[in-house]
Amino acid sequence: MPKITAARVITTCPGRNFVTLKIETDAGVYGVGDATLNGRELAVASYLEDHVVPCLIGRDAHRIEDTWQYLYRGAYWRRGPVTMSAIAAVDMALWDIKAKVAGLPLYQLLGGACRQGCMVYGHANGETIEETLQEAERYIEQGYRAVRLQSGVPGLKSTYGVSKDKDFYEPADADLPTENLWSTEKYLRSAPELFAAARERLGWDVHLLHDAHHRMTPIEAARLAKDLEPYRLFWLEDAVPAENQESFRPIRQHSTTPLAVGEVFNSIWDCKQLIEEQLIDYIRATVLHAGGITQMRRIASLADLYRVRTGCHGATDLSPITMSAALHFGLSIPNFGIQEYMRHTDDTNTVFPHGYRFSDGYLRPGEQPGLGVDIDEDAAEQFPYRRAYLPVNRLQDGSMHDW
Ligand code: GCO
Ligand code: MG
Repeated sequence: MPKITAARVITTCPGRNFVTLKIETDAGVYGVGDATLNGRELAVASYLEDHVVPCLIGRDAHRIEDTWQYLYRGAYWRRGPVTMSAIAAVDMALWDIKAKVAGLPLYQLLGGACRQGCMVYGHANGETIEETLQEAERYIEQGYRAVRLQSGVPGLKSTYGVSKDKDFYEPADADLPTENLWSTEKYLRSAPELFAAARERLGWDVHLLHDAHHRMTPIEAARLAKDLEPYRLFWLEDAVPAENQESFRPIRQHSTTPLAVGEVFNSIWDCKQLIEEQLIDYIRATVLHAGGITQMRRIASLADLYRVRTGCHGATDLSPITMSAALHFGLSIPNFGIQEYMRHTDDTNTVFPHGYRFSDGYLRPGEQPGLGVDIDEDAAEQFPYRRAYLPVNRLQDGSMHDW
């Protein structure tokens, strides 16, 4: 059995910050895991270095479930994004090792492929509806079957999801948080106009998605979901914050627009009521922030009982290691729905060489043994950590709002 001999945390910033855990074994095989928590990266690096790595040395690398339980129950302090991202990094690295030792791509160990590839959605955004639709057309020409549309809100200087760089959207844009202004009233007027124009221009064959980024109250969200109904969205994401899972009830009562939530979830308990009461259609928890492949399999199994499908978070702040893990996972589960795919920069792809490829609207993880992704440590060293924050958001009277 491969014994863990060393584990190291590597922090690098090839355009944005990433934290990676590399676990080495006496079998000459190593594994990699992503531990990136946007804007709070060093907290996870310390959690791993100071509190997790010492417990890993000497353990049997093949005992993945036992190690998961050891780190989850053993810490006494359960859940939370820092803890669960750290556990996820260990979990990904151990699955990588197990699959490399077996000489198989990870999805084979997870039960084999259930589909030919993972359908992904890209991000089309622009200051105006016209600009957003041109971007959407660019995605459709490249073969995308699903596109998320975000557009500037008239009367607001900046809007969530509308980027300066069209190819690489990076919201963590400053060494202290940028301040944005928000008005839900204005947004509720403009969002349906975007989708009306989109259906007229793009037709009905492409899946359209939208992210409301936790900014509405339940009744505002119900209004928007109802207004968007005629445009048959694939999903409306993060309509309300989900600390209070019952908040989704009023939205459900008023509309048939499919709902997605979960990119900030870190445990199966965050999803439980939403899934069991069938308040959502897609669960967006990720391998990285929700405790690794081990816990994501449990979440997906619970969701499958209620015909809820997955739609894992895949923004640029999740490294190519998470994307690889998500693709092996997505390929192997029966209730995969869609995978978010925000492209990484060339520098990021150099630091994290990977085997997954896009074609025809799908991403496929490739056939290399393990996760099929690596970290080039020499390249990583060229890009030292740089503090970067996500923006904050205020209403027009100056009060803090959800970003
Ligand atoms: C998405 C997200 C992201 C997040 C970001 C936070 O749907 O992709 O909402 O853009 O804001 O990942 O770290
Ligand atoms: Mg989102």
